[in-house]
Amino acid sequence: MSQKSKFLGTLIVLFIFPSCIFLSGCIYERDTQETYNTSLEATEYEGKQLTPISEQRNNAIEGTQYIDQDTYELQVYGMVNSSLDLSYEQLVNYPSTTRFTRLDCVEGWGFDAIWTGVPLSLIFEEAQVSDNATNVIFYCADGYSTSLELDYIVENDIMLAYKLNNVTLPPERGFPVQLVAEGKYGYKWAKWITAIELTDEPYEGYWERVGYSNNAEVGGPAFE
Ligand SMILES: Nc1nc2c(c(=O)[nH]1)N[C@H]1C(S)=C(S)[C@@H](COP(=O)(O)O)O[C@H]1N2
Ligand SMILES: [Mo]
Repeated sequence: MSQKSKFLGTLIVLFIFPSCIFLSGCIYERDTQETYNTSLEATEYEGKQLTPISEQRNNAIEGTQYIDQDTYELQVYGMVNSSLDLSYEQLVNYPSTTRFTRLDCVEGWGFDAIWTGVPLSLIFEEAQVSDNATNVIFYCADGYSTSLELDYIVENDIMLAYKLNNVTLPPERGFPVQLVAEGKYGYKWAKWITAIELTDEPYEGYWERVGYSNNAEVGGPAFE
């Protein structure tokens, strides 16, 4: 073995190899971080079995977003009389609702869970949404966006959830809030929401822009 290849070998064994393990260790640790207490997690609700959070799949265009609870703000603006900047504390202090709902991703997988959160209609009342508003756009920390019709949200009492199976949403599941878009495909269930805009025009979000149905009704066509 030449001096040069001995040197390279030593370099790999002593430095590059351990640092790869070290770096992957960090990444591994961050992705599997236990951010919720599994012993507090609900396993059934009104006789229905729930999918444990550890068995629920995640889907996100840019991976997990880590949002600081202390500096988080949810903006509500657009066709409203009074724009809002809600802190995490304000959000969890609204009267809450809890519901069993299934999330169905358009790719064919899904899971059953109970969700606890604030009904959007309460936030809309406070913001005094204009009578002319028809659509609601959700903007997220990862650049993702999607929209829903205002009537659908009001008629189905759609909530912004901050708890899943009775525990605070872990970062990978959308902390601080995930939209529980009952009856709509998973791509309407926006996570890490930072802003909500009221408008009088239809809006195409991240997946809708590439052809996924803007109606997104579960059981209906995936593409339009
Ligand atoms: N911000 C954000 N929200 C998102 C997504 C995303 O990429 N970014 N993916 C959507 C898709 S395609 C699905 S199926 C659901 C998955 O939700 P889950 O992670 O709670 O399983 O999140 C939706 N919400
Ligand atoms: Mo999805």
